[in-house]
Amino acid sequence: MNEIKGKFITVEGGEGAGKSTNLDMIKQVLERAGHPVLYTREPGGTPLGEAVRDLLLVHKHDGMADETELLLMFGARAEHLNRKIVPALTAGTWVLCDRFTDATYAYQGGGRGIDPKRIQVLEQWVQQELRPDLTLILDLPIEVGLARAEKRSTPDRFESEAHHFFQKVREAYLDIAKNSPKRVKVIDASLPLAQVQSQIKTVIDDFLAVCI
Ligand code: Z5A
Repeated sequence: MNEIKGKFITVEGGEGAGKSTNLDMIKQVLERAGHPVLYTREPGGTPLGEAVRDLLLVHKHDGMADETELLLMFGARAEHLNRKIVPALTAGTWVLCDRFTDATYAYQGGGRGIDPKRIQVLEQWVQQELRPDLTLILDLPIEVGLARAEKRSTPDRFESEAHHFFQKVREAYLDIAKNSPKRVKVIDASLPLAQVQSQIKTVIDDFLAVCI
């Protein structure tokens, strides 16, 4: 892998946690600190990745095999890494990504019940040594997130899952945070937006301080 010069920041969370709402603010904070930022998302981020995203989210493919779902996520990710993320990081651009492999551990691992060891194999194969430098998990009770998401749009294939699926996704995210406390910071996303943004700003400022 080429020499990585930029930083790789990911934002994660359950349904309606406020990722989209807060990503623009994070981008602005990073840019004000003098860093060029590439904003992107998963699944997606490239033309092929966005086409795979459509396959993954539409109800037409309800009942997709769990393994198919997992492999499509990593197929889109391989394309995203090769065409967009790694070239940007190599050029010194910081990459801010709406979801990444922690989402795979949470949704396909926690939610679907796929053995995390299988996910690890794909992670190592597709990403080699590349891992995010900082991950923010926007955490909130399932009911609060679903109520927020429902107000916004018709539920997609994931958003239509049952409550216990989202409970397992949330638990998996919190386990990731417990196991990687240096990289992963949990934000209480149930609070009013101003308080959520203040927590996020503190985490980003602390991260920037150690990057100098
Ligand atoms: N997925 C997977 O299974 N495996 C993988 O490896 C990857 C992904 C990478 C698409 O992701 C799906 O792919 C996702 C997991 C799966 N499953 N689902 N669903 P996505 O990120 O595009 O989808 P999403 O999680 O549904 O994102 P979202 O619906 O866009 O939610 P969000 O970005 O976190 O929330 P938001 O749009 O910013 O906010 C929702 C509403 O709440 C909105 O009206 C806001 O104005 C409001 N809001 C936000 N913050 C607040 C506060 N603090 N108070 C009150 N109201 C608020």
